[in-house]
Amino acid sequence: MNREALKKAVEKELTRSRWEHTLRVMETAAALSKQWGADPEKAELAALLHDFCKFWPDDRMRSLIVKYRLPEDLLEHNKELWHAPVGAEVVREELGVTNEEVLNAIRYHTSGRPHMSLLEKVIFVADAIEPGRRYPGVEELRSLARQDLDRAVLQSLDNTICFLIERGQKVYPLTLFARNYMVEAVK
Ligand code: DGI
Ligand code: FE
Ligand code: FE
Ligand code: FE
Repeated sequence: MNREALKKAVEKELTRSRWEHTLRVMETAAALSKQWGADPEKAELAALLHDFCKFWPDDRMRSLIVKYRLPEDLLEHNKELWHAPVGAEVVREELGVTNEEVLNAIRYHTSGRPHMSLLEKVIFVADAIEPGRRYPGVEELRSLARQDLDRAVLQSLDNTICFLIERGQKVYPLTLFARNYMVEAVK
């Protein structure tokens, strides 16, 4: 599928506001790639596809977690996590995207993971700072992303973990491992 066909396929899956979010993540990911030396083509493609399954029904995603033998611990954690690993499998199967770096950037864009690649970090941070995002700390994160990408990844993980704890929610272990890894990485 060419880029225009992919864009149409993604737009069809999303609400208007989520599609606009996706376009802003693409622009932000392209800018971060230029600054930090990631491949801008791969970054734009991963950004375009990152929320492909965002609005799929829980039952459908639950079945796909089992079908594709994705980590079953996902089922015991927040459903918000599911669209990322499920999305990576679905864009491979349905849209024919085969690049593993791109698929990993989609797969880990919500949870993060230890040893994230540069491309994964770019997508993770672009999603958190695209210009439509409004939440406490987003301005600090935007300026951090221009100074130090690794510190921005850590800060975003800290923000999310604190947010979840304040709401009495579980934190997915991979997010904690990602955070602990980045604490060492920025030393
Ligand atoms: O899909 P988006 O809204 O663009 O952004 P996302 O995929 O990064 O995040 C979806 C939400 O998932 C995020 O606001 C926080 C929530 N969430 C729930 N449990 C966890 C979690 N995020 C992480 N990183 N780890 C969790 O355990
Ligand atoms: Fe997402
Ligand atoms: Fe995110
Ligand atoms: Fe997103």
